[in-house]
Amino acid sequence: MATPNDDKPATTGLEPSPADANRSEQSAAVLAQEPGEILTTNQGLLISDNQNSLRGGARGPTLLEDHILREKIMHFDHERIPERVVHARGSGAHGVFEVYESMSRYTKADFLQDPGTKTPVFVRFSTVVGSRGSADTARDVRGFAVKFYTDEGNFDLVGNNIPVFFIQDAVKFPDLVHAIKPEPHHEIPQASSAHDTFWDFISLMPESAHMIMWLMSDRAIPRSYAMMEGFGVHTFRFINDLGESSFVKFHWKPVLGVHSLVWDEAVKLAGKDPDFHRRDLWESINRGQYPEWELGVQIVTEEDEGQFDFDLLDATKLIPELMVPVQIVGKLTLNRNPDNFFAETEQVAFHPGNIVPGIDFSNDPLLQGRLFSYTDTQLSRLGSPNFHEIPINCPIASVDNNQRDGHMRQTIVKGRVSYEPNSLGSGYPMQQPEEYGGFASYPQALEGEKIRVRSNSFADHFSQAALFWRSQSAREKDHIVSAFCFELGKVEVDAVRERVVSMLTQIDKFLAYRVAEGLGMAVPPPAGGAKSVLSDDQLDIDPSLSMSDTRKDSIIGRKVAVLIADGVDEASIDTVSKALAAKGATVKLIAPRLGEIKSRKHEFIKVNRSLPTVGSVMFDAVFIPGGQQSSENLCADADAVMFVKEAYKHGKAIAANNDGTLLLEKAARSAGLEHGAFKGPGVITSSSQAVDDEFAENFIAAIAMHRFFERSDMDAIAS
Ligand code: HDE
Repeated sequence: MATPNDDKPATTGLEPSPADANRSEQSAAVLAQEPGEILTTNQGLLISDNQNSLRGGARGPTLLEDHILREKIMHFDHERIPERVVHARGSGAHGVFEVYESMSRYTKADFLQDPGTKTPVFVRFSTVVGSRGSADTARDVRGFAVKFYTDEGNFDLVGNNIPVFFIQDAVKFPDLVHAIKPEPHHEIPQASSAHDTFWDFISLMPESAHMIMWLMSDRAIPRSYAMMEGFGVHTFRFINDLGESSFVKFHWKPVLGVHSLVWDEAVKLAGKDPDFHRRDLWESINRGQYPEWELGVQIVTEEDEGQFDFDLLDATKLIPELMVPVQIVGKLTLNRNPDNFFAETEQVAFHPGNIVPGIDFSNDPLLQGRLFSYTDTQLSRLGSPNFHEIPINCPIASVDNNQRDGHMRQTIVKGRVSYEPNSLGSGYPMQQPEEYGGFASYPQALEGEKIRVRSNSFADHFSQAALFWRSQSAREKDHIVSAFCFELGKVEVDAVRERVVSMLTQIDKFLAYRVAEGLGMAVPPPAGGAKSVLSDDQLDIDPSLSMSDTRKDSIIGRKVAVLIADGVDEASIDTVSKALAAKGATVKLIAPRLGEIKSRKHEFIKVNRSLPTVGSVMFDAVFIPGGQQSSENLCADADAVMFVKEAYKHGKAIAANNDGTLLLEKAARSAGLEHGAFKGPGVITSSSQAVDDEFAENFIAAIAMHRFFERSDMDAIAS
């Protein structure tokens, strides 16, 4: 809401303040005031002058008496709270979850019973390593944390976009995080795993082999939050009404398919638009293109727990989808942006321990450690044990217990009773037996000694890393090799590099050879200390581990740049833009300068962004309409040439008609390509002055393909 002070000019302090000058109008406004229209202190006092502090004379000292100034500055001084120790940079949205059909066979969780139930959710996506101000596109795991506000209390599914984790036991988490965060002596590098301490740790922790394969893949540089998968990672339990338990792994499958950036784009985006992912999320919700994921579950019965050659309790392993298919059971839709980043996205407090009847934990030692960490961390981050009272964390279920007081307590509980059992309060609030919905832990039989030991069933660190590698397409493998070469190339200590490459030999000899070659070193022998208990009964590949066969028939949420300059032919802009918009893409007209350009027919076209403020990396595709003068202008503009060259190198769909194709030739020449113009897969051209529907359809089909890695000459292009 606009306030009366929105456009107030600054004053020197010597002239009467606008408040003084307008005193009579102000009093009229006060009389007619609506909540939110008049500035007040935190005590509700109406403020008459927000421009000048209280002084002893117009040029005299500021008086300590100025309670309004002191309150304002005190609040400002304390605006920052500690950022999350991991997952500091994030972005969130509200939404709703609906189950497709009753899951009562497996779980009694109320929100999974009835397809009509709409459960409100808040989701926060994040990177792990970087600080709050770091870039969205850093190579990193993405957090995918979902808070379901169910009528039985909050259920938090605090997962990642990678289905496995670096370590098997929570006791190693502080070591992992210390190793991957900036090195403590100089706080370098920010938001990056490409440094000695991380790889030193990894090289000594063979259990991380599977996870680093994912981290070095393009999964770690998603195109958009709406185009990445989510995973609960750990094995959880479902418990049904009969008290029967089964094991469950949770999956989020993006409706738009799984798509990633390429590394060169991710690096450039970190400078051109460090907010790339959060902007994408915000804008798509504002446009009404609500991001959607389907909830999937892999269910394993108690009897089948032992049928795998890995342990379900080991978070460095996944259950291959070829072994246990993912059943799709519901849909998550994000449909509302937060009103206030701090109040909601920053203050939201997730906790894997927030579960509801029908869902329970497994004995995964990583999960068990997390159960302690999350409440503890909120205490230091949010400053009070009452963080559950912050609106974003409040359950919709009624909260009634005998917890009292503490910093910033909001609830005013009436009466004299704050203990149980009691008779003075008629016994309330009292326990609820399990049969009436009270939570009871699954009564799993336990036996054994109290020991610090890792089960032998956790010992195979390489079979699934190898399965992941074998399941990748040729281009995905190339990207993994390049990522290792980049990351290890930044490592300064030779021995660390050698240990990592030696570890890779246990995943795949050719992978190790290619990385060693890229690093200019010989392939070291497999490390003596690292256990390699390869399973005999391996799948050859699991297609679900690759992104190459993901959905490729939608352009919803795709961004398309139309490069124009004075003299452009407007007819084709209109045809293509309308066709793209009808299929859910956003179109931006990009010209050498802002303002308006004059078309071939002397009509004025408003420019959305100027070339110096954008880059091809901010778009999924580019269209160059015809118009001789426009093409000549663009061919003479280094930014425009670079734009097209880079889009081609990154495998993006490119369309051009009539004289627009001149820019394809210019860009190809500047890229040093002998054949004289960009062509081949994903490049759509037409010599017609006015393009037809078929041209637009071909362009749309090409954009939906996401990338054309089969362009044989793209790697030769420097950008
Ligand atoms: Fe977390 N993790 N984590 N983690 N984690 C936090 O909690 C921790 C782990 C995950 O958007 C912290 O509120 C330990 C696995 C997400 O607010 C902290 C261990 C997975 C988020 C913490 C793990 C995750 C966090 C930091 C090993 C994937 C962001 C701030 C035992 C299944 C949630 C906070 C958000 C955040 C501890 C391992 C996911 C310190 C001790 C495995 C998505 O409590």
